[in-house]
Amino acid sequence: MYIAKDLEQKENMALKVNQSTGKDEVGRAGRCGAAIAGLATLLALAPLQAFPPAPYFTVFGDARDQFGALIPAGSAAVVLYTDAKETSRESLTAVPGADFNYQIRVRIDMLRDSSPSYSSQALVTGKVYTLGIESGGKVYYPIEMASPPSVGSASERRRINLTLGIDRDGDGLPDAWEESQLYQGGIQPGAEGWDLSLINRDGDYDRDGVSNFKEYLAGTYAADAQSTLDLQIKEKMDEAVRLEFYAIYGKSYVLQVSTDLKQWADAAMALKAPGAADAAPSQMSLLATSTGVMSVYVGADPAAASTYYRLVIR
Ligand SMILES: [Ca+2]
Ligand SMILES: [Ca+2]
Repeated sequence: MYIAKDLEQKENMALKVNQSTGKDEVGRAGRCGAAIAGLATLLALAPLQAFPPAPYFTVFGDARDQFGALIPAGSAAVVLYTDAKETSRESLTAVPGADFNYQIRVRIDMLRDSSPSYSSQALVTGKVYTLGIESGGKVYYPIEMASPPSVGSASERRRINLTLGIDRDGDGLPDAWEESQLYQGGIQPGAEGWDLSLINRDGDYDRDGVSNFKEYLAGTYAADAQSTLDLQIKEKMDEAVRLEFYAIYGKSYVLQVSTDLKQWADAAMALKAPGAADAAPSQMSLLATSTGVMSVYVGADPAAASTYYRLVIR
């Protein structure tokens, strides 16, 4: 009687452990039942102890369209597939100050003997997977998935930026963007189509010192040496400085400040002058919703002999 009661309590605990592993376990009575039986046996043999959840393997980065704009939050999801089946998905985000717009956490299978899998969503380190971007009911496979990645180790964070579009010449740049740059530079397609060999990822077609890939990221023209990122100090006030730059739709901007050109810190940006009646809270990053000159105010340190500013673009 006593033993039976003891087991019943352990079974309840096992059920709790199992429910905590993931929502997909709930409702799968057969698998769930087997898992409970397995755990209950283990618990009866060993001191009462639940397995700690393994740290996640996290894959994160920026998902961009074929012209380099960050894909807006809420309009798409990143889906992780293994063996051609969906394992997990997360909607795109736009978290102020974050340097990524998607993040997927993968449970790592602990591979313990005589225990059921931690979760049907858990994967083994080294398992090959594919990321897709689902939008409007269709799944698009980013250029980077031409070489499918594999799952890293628990607690590891790995950045994989995702780029939509076709990449026939295999240089990592979306062909549609390359064609638009050639067209803007006065090049027309020949009988064989566009000569995509003119623009490569690490090349510098307009020789302005900025690589084609960085121009793709910055939203500047890769075939126009006059088209560069331009950050200017426009106005100095007692407690603030006003800076201007040319913002491109879909790009995220972070302003950094330094007094010695060695240590840089992110600066909060305000769109209105300090003390303005309709001033909104300062932001650590700005997502451009249109293309044009953007004016920002940052706090000034009157004690500093010199202050330097730089812009980080995603
Ligand atoms: Ca290409
Ligand atoms: Ca260039």
